[in-house]
Amino acid sequence: MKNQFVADILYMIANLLDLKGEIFFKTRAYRIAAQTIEALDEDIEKLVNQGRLESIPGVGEALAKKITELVQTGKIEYLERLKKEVPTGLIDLLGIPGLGPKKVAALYKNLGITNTQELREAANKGELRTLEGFGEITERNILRGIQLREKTSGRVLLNVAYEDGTRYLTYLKRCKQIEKINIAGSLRRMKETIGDLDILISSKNPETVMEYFVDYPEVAQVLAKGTTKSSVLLNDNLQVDLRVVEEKSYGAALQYFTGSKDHNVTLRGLAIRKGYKLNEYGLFDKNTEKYIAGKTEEEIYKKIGFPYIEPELRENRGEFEAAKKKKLPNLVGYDEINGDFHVHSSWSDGSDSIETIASVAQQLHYSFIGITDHSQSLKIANGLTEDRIQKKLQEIKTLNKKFPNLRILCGTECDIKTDGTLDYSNKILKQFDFVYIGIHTAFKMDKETMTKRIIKGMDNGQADFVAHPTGRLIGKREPYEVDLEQIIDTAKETDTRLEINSFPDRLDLDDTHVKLAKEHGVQFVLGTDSHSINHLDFMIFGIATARRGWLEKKDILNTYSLKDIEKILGA
Ligand code: DGT
Ligand code: CA
Ligand code: CA
Repeated sequence: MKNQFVADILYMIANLLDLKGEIFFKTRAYRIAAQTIEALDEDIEKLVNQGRLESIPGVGEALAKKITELVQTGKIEYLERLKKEVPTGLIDLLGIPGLGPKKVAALYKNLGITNTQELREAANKGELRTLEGFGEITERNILRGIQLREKTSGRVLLNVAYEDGTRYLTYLKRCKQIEKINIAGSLRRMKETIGDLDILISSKNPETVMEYFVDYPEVAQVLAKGTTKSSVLLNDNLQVDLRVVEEKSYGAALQYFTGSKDHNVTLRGLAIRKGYKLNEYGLFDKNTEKYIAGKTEEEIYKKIGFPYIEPELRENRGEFEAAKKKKLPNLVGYDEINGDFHVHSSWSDGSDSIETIASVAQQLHYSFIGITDHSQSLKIANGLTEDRIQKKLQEIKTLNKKFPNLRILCGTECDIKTDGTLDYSNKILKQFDFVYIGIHTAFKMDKETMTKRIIKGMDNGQADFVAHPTGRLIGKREPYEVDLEQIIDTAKETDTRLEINSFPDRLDLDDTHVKLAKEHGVQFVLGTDSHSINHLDFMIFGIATARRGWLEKKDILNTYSLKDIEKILGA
């Protein structure tokens, strides 16, 4: 966990040095070290304690000293000094998508811009386009970047909240005074970004529980502490709200604090029509105030006339109507996935060998793993040329003998070129067990051209799956312009499956698009887009998105038996 923290600080130093206009190789050293530490399997604290920091490639004596200082004291004197030399607002500007240190430095030097407000005003007045290296497009992108950041500001990606929540729960469960405990709020609904974490507990001894809650070692600040409600801020700035309730209200409170707010408002209305009153303490008779239910969520939904509704469905997107008609989906389970279709190996830009990936896949009890390296024109990602494909196929053939209970499938993530042709000839594509196609360059096409480009790729006859169909990066890059309805129709016609990319920054397709595509009869695949074995665990976030998109087991190829998958793909 500390690794990311150390890496972030090193990136920050690099950015500040860039802002100050330092020479290139100095900042480069910090960035390379940050990247390495981010991807490191070992705990950085352990390396510090054993004095082994300099064994990390790119970390020399000076840097090792700074990292040691950071791990031991929580800060770096050098960084504190740097921060004083650069206006603080500029550091904040670096967080706007599309703005790097060079551009920020230019804005400061030429227009005296030191914060977002000034930047927005200057962009709206058309002043940015006058600067060297800027233009109308840059100006527009900067305005979009500001909007994008505002939309997600103060929220964290699902995986961050999930990991924080899991650790906090493990800690809390050691407290003997706790009877029941659950995550509630948007994390229980597995939303793609999380504003704050909500935890619910039932206990006869709330004071002790609250003491224990605020004593958690990762707490940076206690925001409020009472007997029924407390809030803390964790070291990574995520807020956590805790409520402690009596057992007879536990189900009602869990239902209430799980949300969503829209779902709750509708449910409360439905309760009233049945002569009840619903709040976080229970379900009551509207007239006599008599307690009717509240111990479990099930009994509350049942009394109001519904079956249990899974948290991922509670977004007021038709779940009540579907439940009334007995048409609620039987959601795909978190344990029903037999493998991962989207994994990069060290043959292209992944950091692990196919053998290492296969052995982790085996530990995950997968029956298959799809290795999808990049195609030849993506030179920056070390895309595979034809002769390297042959060698890779050979390696996979050999490895398959070594892993009798796992089928390693040789796939590709083939680039769709700007004219819609694919990056390999059909003759080459036929040699793969399956083919993903995807956009990796020229994101800024107009909607019609981009839609035609992707459809042409899907029409090629060799494409099995479309990777990350909209290309968005949550909080960092808007989806490219594309007519998704047309993509969905083509997917249906050509029997091409759409991916739910499970990498937490992507979750692409998103939940609402998944639901839409399913309603049009489209089928799906899940892929983590792993570039390291540490990413293979991201599968859970893809499954969550599938569940939020109302998918059942049969909608997702990854749940099929290996035999059926081989038959469908002709692999
Ligand atoms: P977040 O934290 O922004 O990612 O989203 P939530 O859904 O976790 O929202 P949060 O933490 O503000 O509140 C947790 C739940 O409590 C929310 O999902 C529903 C419930 N809740 C909060 N405020 C209200 C309210 O004014 N009315 C109703 N019906 N429910 C509320
Ligand atoms: Ca919340
Ligand atoms: Ca909350």
